[in-house]
Amino acid sequence: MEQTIEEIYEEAVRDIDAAADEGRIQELAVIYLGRKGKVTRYLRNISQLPAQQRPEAGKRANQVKQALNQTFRDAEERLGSAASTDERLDVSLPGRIPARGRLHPVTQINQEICDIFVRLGFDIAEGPEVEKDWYNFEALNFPKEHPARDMQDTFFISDDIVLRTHTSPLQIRIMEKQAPPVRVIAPGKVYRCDSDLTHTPMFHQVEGLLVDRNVTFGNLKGILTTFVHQMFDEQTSLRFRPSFFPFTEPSAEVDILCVMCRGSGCRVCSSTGWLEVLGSGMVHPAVFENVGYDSTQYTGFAFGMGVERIAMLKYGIDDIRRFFENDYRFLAQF
Ligand code: 2NM
Repeated sequence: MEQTIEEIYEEAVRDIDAAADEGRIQELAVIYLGRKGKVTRYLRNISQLPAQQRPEAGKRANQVKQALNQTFRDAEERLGSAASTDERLDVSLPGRIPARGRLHPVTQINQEICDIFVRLGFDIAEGPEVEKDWYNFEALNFPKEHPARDMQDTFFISDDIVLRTHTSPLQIRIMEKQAPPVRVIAPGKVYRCDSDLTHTPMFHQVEGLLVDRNVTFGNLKGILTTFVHQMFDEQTSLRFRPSFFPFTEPSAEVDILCVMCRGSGCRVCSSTGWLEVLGSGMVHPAVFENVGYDSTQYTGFAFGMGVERIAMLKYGIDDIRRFFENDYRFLAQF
């Protein structure tokens, strides 16, 4: 025999290491392990060795054959996965499932709020986002020098035209057109020149209005208590805290017991134990006079809330800007 099995083995390992692609590996497999390959021929020639050398030589040659088989497999994997991944397409793999669209969390909460009031008998109305001063301020009993009219809060289109700062102008439009009884909510975008952790220049509001004979503050409390219990939890504690709005008298803000600390005081509720969820009140007689309603015959209550604010309280979100960044990882949680 011209080459020992150890020489064949060393030469084969050197050749495999130097191989540049899968084709070369296949060639080498033929050269060493093929029908007329070096290892195969060596094994066939063992019968010509002296009898006492044959068992040892046969055992060693078979070890080399096994070792080379493994070396070829490793080399194939190394070169195959680096060079031609497209040939390794696994047609039995399941297809990629396309991401499904979903409603934005603000849209979801807006719908939840509207659904609750629709079940309580309210109609839904929508109106313009660019408004006349009359509808946004004057008819709502805002005095000319009121701070909310200031450049700081209001986006002015012109002297007389503004981006609405609340959806109440729509309530005025409805009362101008329609005689009592009125039972309507106005969802939509509103604009205020303000931006921080809890304010964005555009946000969403739902405002409600109910006008009829003999409507009382008790009716307001009943409707808004039902709303809070349906929106948050049937067990939620709430309070009506005296407040001020130009368009309502008396006015009250509705607080819920802090969802974080349950009333003991924490950072979220500024140590008050309460979180403000909405504003409300009995419609001011001056507003009724402005739309031609007889304020001796009719009374009514109104309320307004920020949709983002409700969503933040419900989901424990501390920065309103998350809603408008469109980070899919944030949005996909709702
Ligand atoms: C609020 C709070 C209190 C309100 C008043 C009216 C209208 F048109 F009837 F005068 N609409 N909405 C109102 C009342 C809104 O938001 C915090």
